[in-house]
Amino acid sequence: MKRIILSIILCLCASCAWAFPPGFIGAITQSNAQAPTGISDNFSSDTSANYTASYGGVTISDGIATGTTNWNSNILKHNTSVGSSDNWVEATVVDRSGSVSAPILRYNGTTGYIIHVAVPASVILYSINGENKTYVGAFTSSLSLTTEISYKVKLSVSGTTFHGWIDLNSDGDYEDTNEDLGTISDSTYSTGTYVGIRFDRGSGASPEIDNFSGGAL
Ligand SMILES: [Ca+2]
Ligand SMILES: [Ca+2]
Repeated sequence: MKRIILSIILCLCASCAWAFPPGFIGAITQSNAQAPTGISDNFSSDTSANYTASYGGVTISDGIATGTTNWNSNILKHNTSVGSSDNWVEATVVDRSGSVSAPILRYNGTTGYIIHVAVPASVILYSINGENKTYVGAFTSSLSLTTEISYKVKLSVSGTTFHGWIDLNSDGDYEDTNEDLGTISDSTYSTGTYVGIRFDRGSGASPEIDNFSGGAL
């Protein structure tokens, strides 16, 4: 009798498994997955209170962020730590002649790294210390880049390995030719659990940042 009851239970369990299509099981798995941690800002409202200025300031209006101080650096840390010194940052940047707009990662309010779209051909990794930028290396110097065009860029760091991407055709991904920029190694700064934004208004023109996000790796 016990064996019969056990057989019935096993049959019922098997039926249940067959009753749920793979997509349903997948949906359960997805809903149980941990949501990605991190910060995200599309500047659709004035979120400037979420940033602490190391230098200058940020002006948020018309859905974009710009540096406040002319002829100077504007360097801001997002107030929420991403919780790890291995982190990533992404932003849409618009550079103007003589200006720099760039997202910052592995930032601690003083030191960190930026990825800079250097029109007309390069994407460059700089380390920063205070207002100073130090050239670390070029991910590439063979692109065809244009001022006044917005480019989405992404930078990640794990240990001493920095990985860069640029969305050249503005289709939202980094899957197209030359968009994966590869890696650069640097061991200058190893700690910094914040991300941020930097605007250098060297020419008086106003570099822009939009769709800023970052998180832990
Ligand atoms: Ca926006
Ligand atoms: Ca693309």
